[in-house]
Amino acid sequence: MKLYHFPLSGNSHKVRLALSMLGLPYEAEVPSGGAHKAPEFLKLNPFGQVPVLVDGAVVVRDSQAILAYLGQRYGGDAWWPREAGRLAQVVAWLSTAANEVAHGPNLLRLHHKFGRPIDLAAAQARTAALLAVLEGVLASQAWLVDGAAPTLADLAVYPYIALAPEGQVDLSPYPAVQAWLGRVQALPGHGDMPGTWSAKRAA
Ligand SMILES: N[C@@H](CCC(=O)N[C@@H](CS)C(=O)NCC(=O)O)C(=O)O
Repeated sequence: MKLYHFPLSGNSHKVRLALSMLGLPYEAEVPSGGAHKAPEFLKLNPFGQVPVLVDGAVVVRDSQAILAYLGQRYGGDAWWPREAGRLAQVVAWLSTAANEVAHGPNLLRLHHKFGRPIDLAAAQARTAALLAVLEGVLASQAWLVDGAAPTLADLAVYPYIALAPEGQVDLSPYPAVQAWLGRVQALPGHGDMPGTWSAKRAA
């Protein structure tokens, strides 16, 4: 398998984590110097964005879609439940990753770390609302989809919550969220990404 990614991309980090935790070897390539907008790359992803996964003849763009592909093809029932009700719960969190997370903490980080102009107040409000929901859910269960083990839902939501301090978001009012970040960071196969809130450093 080949993963096109950027080292500082949280969407890429979801996929790096999933590949690592599922024990799947892969070759990584960083499209540098604007190569992600060049015709060759646009054949893989017409949006000109990473991550993109190539697995033989299968090309998958979008981090949520890649998690779904990996889960269905290589994940066990724990990571990607086959039972319809539980699968729907996982997909609901993938949708949260593409919506509330992408338009909340992800945008705040793009603004504060990379200088992108955004509607700051709107992104801050979305982030506060999202963190309140996560805190409520994680106060009574260890993982986003209730059960004894993590699912790909946790990996979809994790990166931009762990990276939220780079968007000037204080995670200290959210102890259940911090404990969950620590649980994700303690999973076998977890690999660090620069800029993430760290349970070890916080301890
Ligand atoms: N919905 C996509 C968003 C991908 C995305 O925003 N990728 C960013 C890096 S995190 C990118 O490639 N940005 C470069 C660009 O848009 O030119 C996903 O979840 O993979």
